[in-house]
Amino acid sequence: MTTTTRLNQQNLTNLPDSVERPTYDRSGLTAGIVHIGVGGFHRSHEAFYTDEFLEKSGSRDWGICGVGLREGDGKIAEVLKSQDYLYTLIIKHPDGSIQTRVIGSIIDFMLGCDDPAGVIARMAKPTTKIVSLTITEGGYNFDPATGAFDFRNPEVRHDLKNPDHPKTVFGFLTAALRKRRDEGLPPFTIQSCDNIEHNGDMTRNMLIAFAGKADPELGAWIENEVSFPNAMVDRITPVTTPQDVKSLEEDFGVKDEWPVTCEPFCQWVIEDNFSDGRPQWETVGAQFVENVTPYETMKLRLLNAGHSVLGLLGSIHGHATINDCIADPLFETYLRRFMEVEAGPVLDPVEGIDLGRYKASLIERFGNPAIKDSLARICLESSAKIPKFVLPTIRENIARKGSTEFAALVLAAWCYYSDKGTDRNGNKLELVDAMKSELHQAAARTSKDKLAFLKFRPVFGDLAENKAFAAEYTGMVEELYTQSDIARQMQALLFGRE
Ligand code: CS2
Repeated sequence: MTTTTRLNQQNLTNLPDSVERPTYDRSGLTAGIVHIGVGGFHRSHEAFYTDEFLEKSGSRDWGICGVGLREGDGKIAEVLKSQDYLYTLIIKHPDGSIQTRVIGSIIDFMLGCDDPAGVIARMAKPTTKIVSLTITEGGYNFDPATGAFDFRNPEVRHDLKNPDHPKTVFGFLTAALRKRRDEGLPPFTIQSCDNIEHNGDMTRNMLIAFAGKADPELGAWIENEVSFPNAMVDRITPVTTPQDVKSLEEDFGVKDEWPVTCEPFCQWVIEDNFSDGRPQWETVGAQFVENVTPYETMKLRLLNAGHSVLGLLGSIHGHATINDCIADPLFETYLRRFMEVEAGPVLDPVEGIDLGRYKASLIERFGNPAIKDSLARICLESSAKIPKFVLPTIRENIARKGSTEFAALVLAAWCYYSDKGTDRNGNKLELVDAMKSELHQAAARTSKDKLAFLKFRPVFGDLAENKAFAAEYTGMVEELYTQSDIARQMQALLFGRE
């Protein structure tokens, strides 16, 4: 029987040999990075790269202080604290082998909702050089119809009135930057790690809008002084399951309350635009480039869009995971065709990347049977994802008279999902989305007006006004609502009607 070791700093040396662990001295590290949004993705990606960097370089300056802004972050705060901020990354290879590494780069954690002044002070400390963010695609607070900062958000209104007790990320960044400016310190770099095209520019535009309203002079200072590098981030990171926790304990002897699982693949392409220094992440596999846009677009429109294609179609068909979809030849072929016929043709070439090979590698990564990435995770917050992942491909194909039908069926499936909330076998599908009720209401009008869902402007803009696309979509919704058989419709698109 394997003996079990509770994960913490003191026990690091007692872990079984099969578990890799940090050998650098964590005790005197300085948190040069404050990171807001310590979910699975941050822990499998930036914290992973930073851990490798600390291991390799011996640097003392680039530890990470995690920050959660909401009450809901209390659990991760507690778990990390009880484990001296250590956690295990469980890397699952397609052949079934598993690599485990304890990550040591996070050295502290603070809760903004409990101690706003403390978090602001931490961000304003001269040793903080970078504030990085994973606040999800939906966290940027822009009005989807206009792209402008949404001042109607009650939390934003709260932050404008209470600059010292903010709730939103924009309130915290503004308060900390004000403090630095007033103290004559250089600003930190703000580094977005979310799946949004031009994520740095987006963060910049939103923050300048907010800060400029709160204090126009400060807004101008931020505009002139702060760097917001754009980046493409990539590593598939499913939700940790109780089984993952159990297997780590049983098979590796590590008792970790909240490990993270991920695939072996990992990519980070960053614009080298940091105002106050940065870790040399390029020594551990990150890539620094002048212009990240082609990489971002490729990833969002092939990988993330590919996930959404499988997620929405697969959910109403009754599949549970991305690898279940890839194991089903109909879904695999459909994804390949979507990439070949619709997403691929509207992408610019990417220097140093063979797009054919990139697409093939996605099928392989999605097919990794060990990952079991749930379609429920993929379908979370689709209203923030589809406009970034899928709609640009549709719009560009409309403009150049290209094919749109593979993507149109995905929108029809999303309508069905939002309306019925069940798969074809009647099993419940949860709609988890900030726009849940609006999506449901729009979709529920489909029986009266086949275009009702597509007319929902906050998500689709004016897409329903394009006659040809509207007709294509209407035909698909009609058939889906009468037959509830998405597989048959996918088959028809791929091979024609029999
Ligand atoms: C996924 C992403 O949320 C989603 O819909 O497509 O989380 C994806 O797994 C990551 O971006 C991979 O890098």
